Amino acid sequence: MNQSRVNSAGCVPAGQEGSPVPRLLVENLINYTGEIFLKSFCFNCSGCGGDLVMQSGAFNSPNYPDAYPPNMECVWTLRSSPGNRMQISFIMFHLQGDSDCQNDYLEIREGSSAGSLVGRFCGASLPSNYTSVTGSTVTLHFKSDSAVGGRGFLVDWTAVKDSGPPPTITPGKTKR
Ligand SMILES: [Ca+2]
Repeated sequence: MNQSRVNSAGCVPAGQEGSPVPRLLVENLINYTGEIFLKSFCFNCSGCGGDLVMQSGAFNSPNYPDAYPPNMECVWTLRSSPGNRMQISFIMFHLQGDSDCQNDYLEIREGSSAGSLVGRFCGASLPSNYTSVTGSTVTLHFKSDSAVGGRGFLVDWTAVKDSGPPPTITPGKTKR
């Protein structure tokens, strides 16, 4: 990482090259829908945004699990290979909440940071899991204003094979 670009909050201004990739502290194997993925977990990452080209991983808001700093802007771009879709899960989510998420928010977009907006989230409710519709790249954009913070968020993602529409689950029936 290029230290000269990193400010006191351990962050790099969004959109610049050299954004730090979160440190990978723990790696283990998990069984996920019958396939083995190398799953990387990231804890206490101080990074603010980055271009994450991996099949799976996790990232968190700056300073997590402590409160995120004010006046942050971080953009994470999650990229996988063509033919995959990105599946995003929220493990923890706590931002300042207001009705329009004007103060602090996390936005999800399909594709690059100029892609179509999936949703803007704030407050203490865990956003629903999301699977990309149009491709193998998803961008998450976090912004905090000058006052009132929260504990931040922890996001986990996995690339899944694009095999057509998602499976439907019929309640009360178990597929064997
Ligand atoms: Ca705020």
